[in-house]
Amino acid sequence: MQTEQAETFIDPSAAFATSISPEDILQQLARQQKTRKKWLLIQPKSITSMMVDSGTVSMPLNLIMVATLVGQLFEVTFIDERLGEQIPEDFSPYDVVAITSRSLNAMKAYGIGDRALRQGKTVILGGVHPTMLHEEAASHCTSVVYGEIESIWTELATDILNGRMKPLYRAKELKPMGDMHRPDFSYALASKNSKKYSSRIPILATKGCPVGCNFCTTPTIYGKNYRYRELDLVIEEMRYHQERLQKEKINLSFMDDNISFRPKYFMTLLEEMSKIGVRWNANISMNFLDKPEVAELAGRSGCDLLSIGFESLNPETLKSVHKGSNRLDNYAKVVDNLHRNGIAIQGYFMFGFDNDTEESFQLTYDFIMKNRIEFPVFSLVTPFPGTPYFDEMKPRIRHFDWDKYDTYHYMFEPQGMGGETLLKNFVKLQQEVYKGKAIMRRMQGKPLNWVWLANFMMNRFTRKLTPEIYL
Ligand code: B12
Ligand code: SF4
Repeated sequence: MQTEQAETFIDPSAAFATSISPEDILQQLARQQKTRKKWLLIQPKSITSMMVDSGTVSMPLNLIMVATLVGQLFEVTFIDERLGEQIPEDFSPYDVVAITSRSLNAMKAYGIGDRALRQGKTVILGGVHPTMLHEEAASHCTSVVYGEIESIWTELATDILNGRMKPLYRAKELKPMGDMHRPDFSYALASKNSKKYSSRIPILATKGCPVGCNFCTTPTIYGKNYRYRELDLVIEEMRYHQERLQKEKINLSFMDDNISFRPKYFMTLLEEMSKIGVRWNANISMNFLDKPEVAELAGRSGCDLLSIGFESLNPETLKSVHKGSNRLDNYAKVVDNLHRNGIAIQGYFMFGFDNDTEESFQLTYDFIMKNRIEFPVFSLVTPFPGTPYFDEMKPRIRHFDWDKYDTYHYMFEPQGMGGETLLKNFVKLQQEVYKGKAIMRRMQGKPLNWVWLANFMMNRFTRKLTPEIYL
């Protein structure tokens, strides 16, 4: 049966035939409604016992970007459970409950979704995990959003306004980043617990990474696509934060998958940043950090920390994960270049690959100590759903309990050693690297800042580790 409301449906895509923008048509449609629909946006906390979801946490740029769009047409309530905020049992004040999820908090997100569905709400799930497993996620919500919200927003918002939802929203093509709105941080900062957020402001200059490591979800979601925002938009956003906080030396944290993939763009961005006096850190791949001029410019532009996925010191392993950007003979040179320019290194190392042996742990220890890596981070290889690695390893994976997909759980038995040996050495390595003496060897003479503090926290944390924690 056609309802009266159905006759007034508006299709903003028709705007392309007129001079009115789809956004204006959406605004008109929203104004025609008696009341503004109320959205509850939720960042769930996982149950991981590791430090990724407790203490100081980073501002969730993904949900903030969702709130920025939603807030233009609807009322928004923003809950970040990691700050200690309660997710309500009763969703009656809201029309739409929208939840972001990665694998490690997927079960939590699904539980919230189920509860909201039982209360008759429109439930939307988005984020990496629902994107990768949208058929699984569909049974816990009304609609799944595949990938970024910006590229599908006009269709999604229209359907919300018209009250007719589809099970899956997936954009046919990705929007240019320049069309995306500047994230509105007020939604996150309104929380009375917002002091628990890291003072580093998340920012995005590029999206995607065509390197194609087989354990990473980015190539699956964005393919070979690499997009970037116009430089003046990125710099303008930095200036906006400088004005908002009334200081020049703000701390920015790039959320980009691989910020240096287009060297020319990256170098120009750094040149521009060096003129405005900010500090920054980022995830970066090693591909051209072996060039001393890149590290010099990074230091000059205010970089104080770079997070680098060294992953492994075994060339066979690097080959097996298609990490073509990592060349073992460049590792020490890259570290040296960065250190010469006052840039500390958060080095990521993974264990549990088929080629790993007991010797791999010793090699990694020697590399970290010799090169004085400031902040080594260790994880266990985790095949994430949606990646080629997951498909390859599926028959060997011990469990599909998403709560344990936090990169700190034992996923499969590597061919080169038994699980017991893997976990025993994994614990030992962390304890050795974060022993008081080892911290001094790695950190002596370095600036007294939060990296020291992180080391002392890791010292306390690693002392309590046992192999059983990782099962
Ligand atoms: C930057 C980053 C981090 C940062 C910051 C995380 C943060 N607080 O946001 C740090 C370093 C802290 C981090 C930590 C971890 N990370 Co991380 N991280 C990333 C990275 C590179 C970018 C994420 C990002 O912010 N992108 C920018 C935002 C704007 O884009 P977005 O997240 O895609 O969000 C858009 C869409 O997804 C969608 N969307 C998202 N949520 C919702 C919700 C709704 C309702 C809707 C409609 C749409 C929607 O719209 C958003 C806006 O465009 C991703 C790779 C990736 N591309 O996803 C890995 C990634 C998310 N990380 C990953 C992992 C494994 C981790 C850790 C477990 C690693 C570890 N062992 O410490 C921890 C877990 C932390 C946690 N509590 O979640 C995995 C997750 C895989 C999975 N299936 O869960 C990814 C995908 C990398 C990979 N291996 O493939 N990470
Ligand atoms: S270089 Fe990093 S972002 Fe790119 S595919 Fe590999 S792991 Fe993913």
